[in-house]
Amino acid sequence: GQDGSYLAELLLNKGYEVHGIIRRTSNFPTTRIDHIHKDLNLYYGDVTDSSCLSRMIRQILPDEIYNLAAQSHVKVSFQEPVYTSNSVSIGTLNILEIIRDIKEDLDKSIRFYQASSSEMFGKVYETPQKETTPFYPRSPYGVAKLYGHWITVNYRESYNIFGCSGILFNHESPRRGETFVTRKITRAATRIKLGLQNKLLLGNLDAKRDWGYAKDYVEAMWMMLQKETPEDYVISTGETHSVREFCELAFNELGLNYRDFVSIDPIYYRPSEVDLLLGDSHKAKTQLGWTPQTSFNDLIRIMIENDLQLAEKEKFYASR
Ligand code: G4F
Repeated sequence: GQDGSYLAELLLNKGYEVHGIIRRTSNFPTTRIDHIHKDLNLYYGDVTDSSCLSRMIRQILPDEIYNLAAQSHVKVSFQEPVYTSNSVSIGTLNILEIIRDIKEDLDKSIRFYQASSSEMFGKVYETPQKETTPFYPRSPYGVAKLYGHWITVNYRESYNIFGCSGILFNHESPRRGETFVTRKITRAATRIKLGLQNKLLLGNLDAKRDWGYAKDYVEAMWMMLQKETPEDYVISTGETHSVREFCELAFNELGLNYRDFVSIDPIYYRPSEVDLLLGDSHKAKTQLGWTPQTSFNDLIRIMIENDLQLAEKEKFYASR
């Protein structure tokens, strides 16, 4: 996924030997890593398949494991709750169990990063949200992430495993999947600009999110695993914006008014919504020295620039 590709680049730049798991699909799901493909060791696997996972991890004996595996789409989790729970919750447990066994059998410690999520704050108890804010998940995905979070804490406390959870707020980029709202907007706005599409259907425009740049966020994942003691950290920008605002800025960037093109389709509403997320990453700033480098406006610009090029290519091929 998006984060795996940025993290792989970061680790390769630091001189790591990088091993990654990809799921088998009927087409090639590797476009995000094609440019570094030759430098990676890739395996077909799945976190829900514990025997395959165990064989692989015992063979590699890595120093660090980053668990970014998930059915990560919140709306889809209402339609596929069991698969979401298996990949997000049991997948995490499967990895932790292998780390626990390897520690006992071979006296080898493996540092573990768990991709926790701001979705766990859900119907928020306080604003901004920080490490001590109580959780109130609002989707099968959020509930499953909560299990992954607490089982990581539990294995840290029970078996002295070096496990950290990064509670990451929304993070986007040109590599973001096209069904997440930011990328859906930048893809549509640029295609509309070039006459390839004439409208964009969205759900709740009033939802507010703390959106950062994925490339900045993978840096924080790595930093957590370099600390002397494992802890959990909120990673966020400290700014919140509505989906409507994102639309406005993205279309403005192209000289367009979103009101002329965006319509509401209730099909995109969720059975229960997370209305507002805003993170306080003071702990990450003071203890890890991590700060976000990319502003909201710059993030939108980066995504629009990338998607405009994609739309131009699309138009070129369509005209041949
Ligand atoms: O882009 P979204 O689908 O992201 P969401 O649900 O906040 O989840 C993302 O961030 C989490 C971190 O908090 C991750 F854990 C998770 O894996 C994922 O990466 O939706 C953002 C907001 C929602 O409130 C949604 O209702 O946008 C609203 N929205 C409005 N119209 C839409 C749409 N979302 C999508 N995907 N598609 C729409 O048409």
